[in-house]
Amino acid sequence: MTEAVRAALRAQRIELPSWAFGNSGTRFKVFGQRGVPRTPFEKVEDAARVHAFTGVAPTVALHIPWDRVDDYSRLAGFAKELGVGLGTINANVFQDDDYMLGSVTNPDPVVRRKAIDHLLECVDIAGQVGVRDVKLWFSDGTNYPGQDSIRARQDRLAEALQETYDRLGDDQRLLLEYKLFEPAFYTTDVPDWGTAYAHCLRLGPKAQVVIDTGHHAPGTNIEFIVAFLLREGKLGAFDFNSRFYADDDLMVGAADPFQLFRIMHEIVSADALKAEAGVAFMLDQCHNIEPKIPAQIRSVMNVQEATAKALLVDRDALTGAQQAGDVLGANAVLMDAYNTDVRPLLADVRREMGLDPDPVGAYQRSGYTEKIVAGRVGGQQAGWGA
Ligand code: PSV
Ligand code: MN
Repeated sequence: MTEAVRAALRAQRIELPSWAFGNSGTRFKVFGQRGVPRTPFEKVEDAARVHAFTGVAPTVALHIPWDRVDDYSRLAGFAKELGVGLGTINANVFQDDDYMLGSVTNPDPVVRRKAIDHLLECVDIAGQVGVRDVKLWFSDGTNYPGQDSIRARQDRLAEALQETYDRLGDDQRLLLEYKLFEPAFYTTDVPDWGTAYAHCLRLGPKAQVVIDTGHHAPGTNIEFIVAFLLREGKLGAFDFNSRFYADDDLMVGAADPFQLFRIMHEIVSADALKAEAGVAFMLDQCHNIEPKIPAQIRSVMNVQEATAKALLVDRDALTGAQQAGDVLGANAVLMDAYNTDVRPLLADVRREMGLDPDPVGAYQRSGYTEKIVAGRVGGQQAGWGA
């Protein structure tokens, strides 16, 4: 049992978002931090540090156009030299002036064409660097009742998704992310997992749903969604983060570590932790006030801790109690695992992997922060929207 748990923890993979290393903030203020990357290459350098100290974060997702470069193969080669690789390509059809009334669901066909062309560009970039996943999130929606036809917008969305889907290579996937609201306040065109699931079902096997943990109404039972989509073979990926109120994009496991455990319990129960299961575990976070690289390391560790606890659930005892209708017994099995201190286990796993058992401490002692603060002077710091 323990060796199986250790092996699963060693094999776990968590993808980092390039944008987590750039400056971010709220609509009130972006506080710049010293040493922040100025180019996608510098973001990859920082991501490579997170992998160096955790050993389980070997890929970095890009966001286009924030991470647009002339030569993606060169960026991929650079990443490889640093021991990491490029990951999911995220499309961005939410920041151009033309998209005020929507991107792929905009009433204007010229704007829709422009948005679809960007989605196709993202599929092509992914193809160039051999990346499997293209992730789509649409800010599209309306602010006022009557502003546009809810139904016509679904038709336009379906058309755009179909054209993008048709462009995918054999080994590529379209990952569709939903979000309850924001920036649209009345209707959102992909507001929930049901809408995303229905579109993906129509598209076919290469279309799957992304669960961003911050994109639900308060109190939503996310692990139910996880269990349902896994059962249907339609869970493509997570965007992990945590939230207290809305889409806060705080460090995963910071607001509700028990929820993260419950999610990972569904993953482990469905044997979906292994890479072959096809679920991508990504972070999608913004570090507005905390230093970014250690915050990413901490986030990876939080996912590892929730995973370790989920792996420790005594599944035979759980099934036995469930089948016997033993409500308290079944709940106790789960809580025993959740209440286990898995930090010593993870420290051991890190030693086995040749890593320092204390990744945050090791990073802080490494001198990397001092190096980037001294070296990254001048130029334009990367930030949300650049
Ligand atoms: C939208 O809120 C989102 O979660 C999508 O994944 C975007 O691509 C990402 O945030 C980046 O800001
Ligand atoms: Mn997201």
